[in-house]
Formats: sequence, C-alpha cells, structure tokens
Amino acid sequence: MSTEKILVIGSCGQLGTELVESLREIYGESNVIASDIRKSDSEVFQSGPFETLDILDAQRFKEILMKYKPKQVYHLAALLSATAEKNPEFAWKLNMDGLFHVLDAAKEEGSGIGRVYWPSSIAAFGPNTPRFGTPQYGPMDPTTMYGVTKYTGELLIQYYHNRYGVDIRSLRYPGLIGYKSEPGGGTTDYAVAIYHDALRDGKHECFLGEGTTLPMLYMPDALKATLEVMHAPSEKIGMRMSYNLAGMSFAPEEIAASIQKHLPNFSISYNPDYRQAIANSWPAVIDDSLARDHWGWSPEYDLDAMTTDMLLNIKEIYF
Ligand code: VAH
Repeated sequence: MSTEKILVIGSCGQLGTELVESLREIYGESNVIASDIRKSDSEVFQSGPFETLDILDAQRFKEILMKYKPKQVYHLAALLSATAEKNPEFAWKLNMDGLFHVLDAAKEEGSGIGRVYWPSSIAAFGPNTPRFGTPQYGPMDPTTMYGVTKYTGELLIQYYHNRYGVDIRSLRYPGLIGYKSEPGGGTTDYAVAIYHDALRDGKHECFLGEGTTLPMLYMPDALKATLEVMHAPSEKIGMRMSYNLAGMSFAPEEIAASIQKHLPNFSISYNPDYRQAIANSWPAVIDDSLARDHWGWSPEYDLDAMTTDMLLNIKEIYF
C-alpha cells in the first residue's frame, strides 16, 4: 500500500465528500487527509484524518503541508454559482486567493507537491459561446462571478504550469448529480432535489423553466474522470487550462419523464427564479472530444441509468 499522502481541500462539499471516499479506497484511509472550514457529520470523515482548514488562512495551510507533506493536493473549496451571485466580492476572494495559496505552495521547490487538481466548470463559458457542441476552444465571456473566477483560474493554472512547471490538472465539470452528498449553492442543484422530492412528495417545483437544457454528469462518472485525469501521465495532458467534460444533457421535463418511468404519478411544476438567468448564460451540450482523445475519457451513465441508480439508492438511504 502506498504511503503517499493526499490532501483534499474543501472535502465536505458535494464532490469532496465522495472524492475523499474514493481516494481512501485507492490510497488507504490514513493517507488521505480531508480538510474543510468545518467538519461535516458524514461518516466519510470518521474513516481517516481530518484537519480544519480555511484555505484563506495561508499560515494554517502551510502548517498542514508541513505536517503531512502531501504528494497530491485536490483543491475544491469554492463558492458555487448561485451562492457567489449573492456575495460576489467574497466569491472572488475565496475562489481566487484560495487558488493562489495552493499554487504558490506547489511552485516551491521543497514543497514535495507533485500534482494538483483544481475544478473548473462549464460556467467558464458565457452567452457568446456556441451552446450546442460547445468547443474546447471558443469564446469565453462568463457573466457570473463564479464563471469569472473559473475562467480566470484556468488562465492562472496555465500560467503556473508554463512559468513554474506546476503539474496541475483541471476539468470543466457540468452539473454534478449524486445521492451520497448534498449539492451546495449551484444552479444545477434541482437535478438532485428532484429525485428526493419524487420519492418523498411525488412532485417537484423546479427553479428553472421548462426547456432549460444543461450539461450534467452522474457522480460516479465525475469521480472516474477526476481520477483518470489525475493519474494520466503528464505527457498525455496536452491541455493546461481545463478540459471540457460531458456526460449527458437534459432539460427539467426530460429528467421528470425519466423519473415517471419508475413513478408514473410523479409531477413537475416550474417556478423559475434568479438562477434561470445564470442557466441561460451557460452551454447546453458540451464537446468533450479533447478529453476523449488525450486521456481516454468516456462516461458510463446516461439519464435513465442515472435515474435508476439514484432512485434505488435514495430509497435505501433516506426512506
Ligand atoms: C453550479 N454545480 O451550479 C455547479 C456547476 C455547471 C454547474 O459548476 O454552480
């Protein structure tokens, strides 16, 4: 078993919770250090080391690096799209200063950090990007603070790779859907809540309107992509901003129809809120052919396969 240490920053979020679990299965529970501004009650964090870390506290971050000397760092801490729009100044501070702290540590000769992972998002695109078949290289004019931090962050990680040789890899995640952890303040969060509502109430009021097609990805595929891009040999990583990544695309009425194949009486209604404007600025269908070419990306789940798995597991865990 490897004794290589891995630090996950922002472990208690929707992706972090499941990523810590997956990494501990691969590297051993004691070798994966989970960290976040506060510890969540998820049992995932009972299985190995946890450190309280606000990534804006550079001194505390350095203490943790000295204590564990991680070879890999996964930096996930950020405000997501909807939350960031409520506090754009803090979103810029957390999303950018946090990334700077990680990059500045990784570029130090003696840091011992070999590889860094940092997530971007399809939110880095904007209204002038082709919405269907969104290319890897194309116009990027994000209109949300979250998207601005993601696009800026991509330019920053490319600079730190080219200037200092930091080996940082990144994926432009679509909306992530899973049953093991709650999403936190995103515009795609309806696609998780709808499954819980279907089983509990038989109905769902959607905060996005009918016909709002967005790119989405089932969590097992998101974890697969993250580990594949981090484990790929450096020479395979020909894109040092962030890779487009896609699993499926659907509108609310399509996920509702998928659920109705299991729960025929389920109904959906629409009450679009401020998140509709965010969704309208994003792509609908992503071209992820570069990730497929460079490191063999290929998703396993489509909408119906995800629905079957989500309903089965939510029923078991929550009902
Ligand atoms: C959000 N779930 O909604 C995130 C994601 C593409 C969406 O970045 O902000």
